[in-house]
Amino acid sequence: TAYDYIIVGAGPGGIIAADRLSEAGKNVLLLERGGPSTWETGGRYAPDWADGQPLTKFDVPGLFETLFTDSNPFWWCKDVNTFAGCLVGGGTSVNGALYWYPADSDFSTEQGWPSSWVNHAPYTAKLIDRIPSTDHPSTDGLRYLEQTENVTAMLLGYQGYRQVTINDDPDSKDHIYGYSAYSFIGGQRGGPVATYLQSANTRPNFTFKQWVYVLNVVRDGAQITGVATNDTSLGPDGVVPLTPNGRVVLAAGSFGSPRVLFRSGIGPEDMIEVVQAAGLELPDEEDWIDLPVGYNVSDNPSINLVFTHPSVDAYDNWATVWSDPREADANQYLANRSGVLAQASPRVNFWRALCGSDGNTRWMQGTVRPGAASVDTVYPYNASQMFTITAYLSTGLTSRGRIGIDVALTARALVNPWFVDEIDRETLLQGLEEIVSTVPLVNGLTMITPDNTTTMEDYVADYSVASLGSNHWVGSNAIGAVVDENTLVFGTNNLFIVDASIVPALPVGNPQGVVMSMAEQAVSRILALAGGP
Ligand code: 6FA
Ligand code: ABL
Repeated sequence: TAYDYIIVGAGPGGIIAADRLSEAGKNVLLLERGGPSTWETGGRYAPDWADGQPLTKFDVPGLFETLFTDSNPFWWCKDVNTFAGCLVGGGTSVNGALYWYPADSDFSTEQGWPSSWVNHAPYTAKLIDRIPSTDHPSTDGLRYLEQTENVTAMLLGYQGYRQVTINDDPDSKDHIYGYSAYSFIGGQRGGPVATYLQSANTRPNFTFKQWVYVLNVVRDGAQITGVATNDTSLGPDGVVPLTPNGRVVLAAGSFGSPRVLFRSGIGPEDMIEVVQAAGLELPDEEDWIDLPVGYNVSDNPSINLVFTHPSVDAYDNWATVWSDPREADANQYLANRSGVLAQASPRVNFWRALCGSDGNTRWMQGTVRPGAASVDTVYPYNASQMFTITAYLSTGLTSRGRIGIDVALTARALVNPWFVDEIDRETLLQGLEEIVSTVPLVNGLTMITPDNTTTMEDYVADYSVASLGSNHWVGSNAIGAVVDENTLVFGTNNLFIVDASIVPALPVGNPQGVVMSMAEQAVSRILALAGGP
């Protein structure tokens, strides 16, 4: 069968595109390489304590931290050498679900957006209509495990921060803190899978296939005629054709979409040559399209600080929630999706603007959660009172890296994007020093990592590169460089990209809100663009 639109990847970009294109009456095929995630999508991977209820690991917010400690983490893409979700929902099925309505600065020309994109408000409004945020995801409206919020409020209060409801004023991101806001709905994972994918699923002109890996687009010069997949039941040699004016939308993510492009003869020559050396089929060399695919990549550098405070309940660092949860909490969650387990680990977020030595403003975000992933300290400490502040450098950071593929076709950072510019490192260090400057004023508060044998400067300088990243990769197919303002890949007639890879620079908060608003705007442009089906 031929389709008007073939969408590659069922992450937030692909799902939103699929819903809006099918809503407009187009014949849409959505292809996802992975399998089910939440119960609603057919997922069944659940803890014993949730037996008999329509719940999985991906549904229950309180199981979020166990995604990183499970011995059989089938949800991570095996051919991407960092955390990337390869299942229905992509990153939104495995993420912490922190959800920030975009700030105007997130879509500014300073960030690299074409001027026609800056009015994001109507698209953000469409998004919020489908996925409202909540800073109290427990269905009883109460907040649980709040001790870290109280301690953070004291710590930051001394530094002139004020408390706000963060998504009430997305543009206010300096010296503010507030309760973490999420894309959870009804005490369960919400996001695009629970919303947009469900409405798409009701339409006869929408087809969704899981477990289909798209290898490359099939093209005749600038004209895309279909996609090649690993599933021969879909067509001869696994090729799915487009209708005559049909279009392909890549939504395979910041690592996945560049790889599909390289395998389609689109990108820098050195990457296409890797595909060639692997003996894979490619268009003739005169049809290769030279674009800076993979360049201009950013991800927030982040540093963890670990503290203890006698009031804090570290919640066993979330180590028991899968196999041996606190009984009252499990029962409460099962009864009506309320309590501690209705929320992922973060409790508080804060922001501050910092001035770098080059005169540029760089923002810093903090995320506070009970527990800690690792501790390195000379102090004796009480692990049941630990909590972590993760400090991210965000909008304004100047470092850029590069994404590509290696000989095994594994997608990876060829150049790491963190602290390429020393001023980024200096500025985050300045922010960290400020965060801890008022620790002595808070009774009972101790920073255990770094301890008093390590200066903050050395701590940052020696921080493991493997731990610096934040899973917020953007920019590998930046708008203006790889795609035009309609998200059309330069040099092609009908190939579009709608995922985090086109976002030119890091937003001020965790990116899923910006990615989804972007998808709403992108799909409305694609529908408006002449020449389509
Ligand atoms: N963002 C937030 O805003 N808040 C968070 O709390 C947050 N946490 C995390 C987090 O904890 C983790 C572990 C990760 C990995 C990401 C987090 N993010 C968070 C980032 C956020 O989830 C991502 O920015 C967002 O999901 C990016 O959306 P995209 O649409 O750009 O791409 P995805 O990677 O989500 O989806 C791509 C899909 O394509 C996947 O389902 C994949 O399986 C599929 N795919 C890839 N290659 C394919 C191929 N060749 N054929 C078919 N399907 C393919
Ligand atoms: C995000 O936006 C980040 O991408 C995640 O890395 C982060 O989760 C979530 N949000 C929640 O803040 C952290 C976990 O809390 C850690 O336990 C884990 O070690 C880390 O991700 C791995 O990158």
